Amino acid sequence: MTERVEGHGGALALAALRAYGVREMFTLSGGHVFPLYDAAHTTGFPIYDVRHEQSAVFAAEAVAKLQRRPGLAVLTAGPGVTNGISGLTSAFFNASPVLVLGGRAPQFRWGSGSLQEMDHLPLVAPVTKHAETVFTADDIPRAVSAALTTALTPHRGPVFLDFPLEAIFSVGDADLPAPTPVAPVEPDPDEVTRAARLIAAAARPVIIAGSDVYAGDAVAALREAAEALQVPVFTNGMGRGALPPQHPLAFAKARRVALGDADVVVVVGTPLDFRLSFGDFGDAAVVHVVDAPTQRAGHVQPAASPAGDLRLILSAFADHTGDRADHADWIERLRTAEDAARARDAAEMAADTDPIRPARVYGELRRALAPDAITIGDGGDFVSYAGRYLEPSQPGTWLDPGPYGCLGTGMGYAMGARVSHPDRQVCVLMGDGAAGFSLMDVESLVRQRLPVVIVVGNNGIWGLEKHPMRAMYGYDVAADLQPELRYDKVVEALGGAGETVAKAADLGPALVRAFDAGVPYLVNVLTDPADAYPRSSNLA
Ligand SMILES: Cc1ncc(C[n+]2csc(CCOP(=O)(O)OP(=O)(O)O)c2C)c(N)n1
Ligand SMILES: [Mg+2]
Repeated sequence: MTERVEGHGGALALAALRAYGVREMFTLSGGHVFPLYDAAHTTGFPIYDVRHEQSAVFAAEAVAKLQRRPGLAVLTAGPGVTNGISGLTSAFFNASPVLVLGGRAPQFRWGSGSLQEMDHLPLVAPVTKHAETVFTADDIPRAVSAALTTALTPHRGPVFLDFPLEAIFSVGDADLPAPTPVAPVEPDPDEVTRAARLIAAAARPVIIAGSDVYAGDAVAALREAAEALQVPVFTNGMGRGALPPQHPLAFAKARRVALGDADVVVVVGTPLDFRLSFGDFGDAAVVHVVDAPTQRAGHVQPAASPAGDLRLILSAFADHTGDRADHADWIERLRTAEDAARARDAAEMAADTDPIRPARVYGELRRALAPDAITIGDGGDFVSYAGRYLEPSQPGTWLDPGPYGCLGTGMGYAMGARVSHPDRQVCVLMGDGAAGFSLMDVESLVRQRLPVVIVVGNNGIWGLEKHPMRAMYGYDVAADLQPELRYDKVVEALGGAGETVAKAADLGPALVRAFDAGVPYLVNVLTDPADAYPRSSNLA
């Protein structure tokens, strides 16, 4: 069934976007994209605007990650698009279905030197699943629909379209294609059986579940598989919270024992990258479960690597009827390690030191955060601590930058999270260095009545770089920031509120005030610059 649509290029684009469930745009103004604004404005389609294009793309990515639907950023020609490239690249690394629509200088006088005349495609092609210039208004609905289908098809990812000025400003008409449902990709049943046999027969298996498990709506299937085969589960990225922390098979802190002693490591929905020792777990056999054949690792040879719809693969694991080893002793051993680490963490999180240690900040936050709160990490060491001490109890509540590791996601992710979940707590955990990238967008949050809480771990340094540089060279450069800077005053000046906290005992009441404020509120916590996050490798 197709519907006929007509109007200017912006209206034609919006009709296709709506059909795919896109519900808002994030943008920063530029004349090249006015028709998209006109279409939105005249039909009541929400527009959220920002102070730097990267925040628009990060906001769109947060919507995509949290709601598992396309997120939309509209960027003006030239610098608008180039400012969005770190956001696009993050979405590419994170497999987030983000659509960026760019303005573009007019085609009819291409080469004459129009304002911002540049070909964006060679820049964005390497970090998108699809990038295309749409030359006529009539072609826009087709191009938008095709791009969104591509973005939503596993392995998901960002797509880019730009519209020359005359294409988006001129009037056209076209058939509006009905959204193409994404058909689940059937995995090879033999490969699935081989993987299931390996896991079931293992003496000490471990599952690590990552972002694609949440993105692929496979959380319930993961739980069924883990329970049926009795395998301990660790998580990363958007996989965090897939099993509630109190589940007998949910583990977070015994990772070193688990990965050191496992005989089969099952990695589901996340690449075998630096976060997972590049897939090298000593003598353990690796089962790598991926949502598309393109995601199979090229640098290691897993014992099995089923590719396809993660729900289908995990449900098949759950239904496996062959022989299985008993894993009770293994689970108990990990539980003992987990409990011991938990007790150590609890002591750290109660630390009553002066200056405040980051661990204490998270001890207080654990009391202040509701189970469905969205937490966002943007920073270095301060965020590593967040990963260690905060335990999301629901999937789809934890936003980290992912393997691209781009500082500056903070206010963009916060905007996308607030728009996605108007009634939940949204809390950004920020390094003071990271704050410099996006804090101006507090103005956007204030103006558009999007309250969030920002907790800055203010150690006065680029901690994750300063400590390793000192360790390597005995000195450091380019690693200092102004100590005790009043980031709360910056937020106040932008129309929000905040306070500085220097004593551990004052943290709890400050967080209560922050979550009650109803405006963007920054808790500027002066933390100990001597505190370095312990890592096995000092380079990040
Ligand atoms: C855009 C970008 N620039 C630089 C880096 C390198 N980098 C990673 S962590 C870090 C330090 C972050 O400092 P801060 O946000 O203050 O957190 P802290 O480590 O001090 O807790 C830097 C500079 C990066 N990841 N992304
Ligand atoms: Mg810092």
